[in-house]
Amino acid sequence: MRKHNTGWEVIPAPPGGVPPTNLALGDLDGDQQADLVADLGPAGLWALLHQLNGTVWVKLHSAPTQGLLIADIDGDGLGNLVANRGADGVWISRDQRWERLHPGSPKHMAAGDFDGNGRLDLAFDLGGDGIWLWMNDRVWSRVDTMSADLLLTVDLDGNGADDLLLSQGAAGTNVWMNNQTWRHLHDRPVRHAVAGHRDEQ
Ligand SMILES: [Ca+2]
Ligand SMILES: [Ca+2]
Ligand SMILES: [Ca+2]
Ligand SMILES: [Ca+2]
Repeated sequence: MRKHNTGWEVIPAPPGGVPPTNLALGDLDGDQQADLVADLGPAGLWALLHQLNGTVWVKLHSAPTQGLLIADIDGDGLGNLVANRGADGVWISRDQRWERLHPGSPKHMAAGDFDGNGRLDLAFDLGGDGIWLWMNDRVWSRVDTMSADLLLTVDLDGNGADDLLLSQGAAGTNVWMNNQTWRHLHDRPVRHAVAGHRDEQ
């Protein structure tokens, strides 16, 4: 690991001795430093946290995952871990407990503040069940009946509310703008996309 202020730091070897199958980066403990969560296969789900006695691996769960994401969805300053556990559905950690958010296994998951109210929301691509948003830690709403090959959160119009970019095969590339309207961006699907400021403002 390389840090801004201290250069390279050797981190403890992950438990289990196998490469991680899924990774997520985010601030789990609210100390303003990003923490790493890794699915270490048979060894389970672990977090690499910076603690007073150094950087340590802490075991979070034993269930295998197919996708991970960290986002502070309830706004308490601590990142919530969202884990896709395949046939067991999507689970979220909060207040030291796990809650099941959905019984399905999403193809893609993303976080963003789609209505611009300051609370992060989650987007799920549930395959044949379409694209769903979990708004402000409460309400499910379906924004499309079609699945996507790529799902990306980006504030395309810079108004402070995130937009959801979807690449949808023959339907091309579409954006759900500000949790209100669809915009057809291109007739062709995109295979890769990154979010950023083109004009460096
Ligand atoms: Ca942290
Ligand atoms: Ca939180
Ligand atoms: Ca929101
Ligand atoms: Ca926007």
